[in-house]
Amino acid sequence: MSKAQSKAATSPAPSVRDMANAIRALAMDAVQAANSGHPGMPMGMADVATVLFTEALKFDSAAPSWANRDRFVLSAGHGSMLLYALLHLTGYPGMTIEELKNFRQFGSKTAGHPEYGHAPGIETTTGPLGQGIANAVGIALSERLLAARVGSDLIDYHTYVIAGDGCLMEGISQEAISLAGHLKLGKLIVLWDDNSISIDGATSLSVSDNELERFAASGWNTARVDGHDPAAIAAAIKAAKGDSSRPWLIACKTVIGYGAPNKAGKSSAHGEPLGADEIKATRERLDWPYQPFDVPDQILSAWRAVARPFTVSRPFAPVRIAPSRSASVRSAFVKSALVKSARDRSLPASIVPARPNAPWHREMAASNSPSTKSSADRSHASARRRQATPWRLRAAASAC
Ligand SMILES: Cc1ncc(C[n+]2csc(CCOP(=O)(O)OP(=O)(O)O)c2C)c(N)n1
Ligand SMILES: [Mg+2]
Repeated sequence: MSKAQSKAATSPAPSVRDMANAIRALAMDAVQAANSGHPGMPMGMADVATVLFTEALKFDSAAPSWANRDRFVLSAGHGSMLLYALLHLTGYPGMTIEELKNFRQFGSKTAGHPEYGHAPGIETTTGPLGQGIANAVGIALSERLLAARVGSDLIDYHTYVIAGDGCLMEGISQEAISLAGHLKLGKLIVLWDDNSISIDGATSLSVSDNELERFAASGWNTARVDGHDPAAIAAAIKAAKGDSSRPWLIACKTVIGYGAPNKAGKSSAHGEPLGADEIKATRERLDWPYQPFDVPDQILSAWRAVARPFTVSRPFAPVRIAPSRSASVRSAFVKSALVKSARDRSLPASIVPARPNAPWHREMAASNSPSTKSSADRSHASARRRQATPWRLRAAASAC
């Protein structure tokens, strides 16, 4: 029996560290196969991203365009393999292992930096440092505006950002941070990859800002956390979600290239393949005896379980609704969101409109039922139960 087989056979249920190591391995393998890319950031932020996706993010990979999903923006777009690994592991449509093997190849979904529209789950194009933070401020502002129009029972999402040192160095970040603080966009949470390393060496070569004080001066809440301590990361995110009075910066102290014995903590992990010898040594250091691009079934299953339909997988706290100012705006939103989801064949079974005679609903039910098990019959039953609130969506009446 090989080492990989015996480890797979004897391992208990996967830990956060096992799940994060899947990201690390996919990132270093993909960059190695492409002979270009940035392994260090995904390896450093793998623990933070794993906690975020497994414990906080409200999403359903089977319904990537669900209007009330939490948004995840990878501002540090050079670490694109972090996003692609997450989308693959959580089962987003089209993000196959082949796409990861084709990282950075012409025509693949896995461009060097994430491109909006290349694959479901890529919320916005990133790469120019700082731009993702600015886009995320816009996304968070959209949430507030839309919720005010259609009601916070339908729209009540958080926007999470992973940003690097370089994002915070860019001038655009200050304009965006200033606006977010001014508007008190409390559902915006930035996780800063505080690894003290950038492209050419230590960040101390070029910057000595106190970032926590800078954000605090712009009206943000701030926290510091060990970015390799899952419990601490989870607690910090939970605290941030529990206080929506201001936006949040969580400085996550990490080691770039975590797990690589000779390159961790160095700028040599930033933007080039680790190399065959270092990858072999990293596999040993991380106790990851599997072949390149091989994620054992047990770990892949644990990841796929994270992406269960949001209605059953998340302990949502019920939210009581401010009545919409305009019933017609609300109705139009519900209609367009549902029809879009139906056309994508991505409507979760749990979202059942309670107005079965509307033509758009018939279209939705007809095109959607095989993949989601939603049906006109269930919707009729739902309508009978909920006549007093005809536009209500069961699933959306709750929030994380
Ligand atoms: C506006 C802009 N300038 C320059 C670059 C080139 N660039 C890509 S990554 C990087 C360094 C980023 O450092 P950091 O955010 O600390 O990333 P880490 O080394 O920690 O992965 C630079 C300068 C860019 N992508 N965007
Ligand atoms: Mg850095």
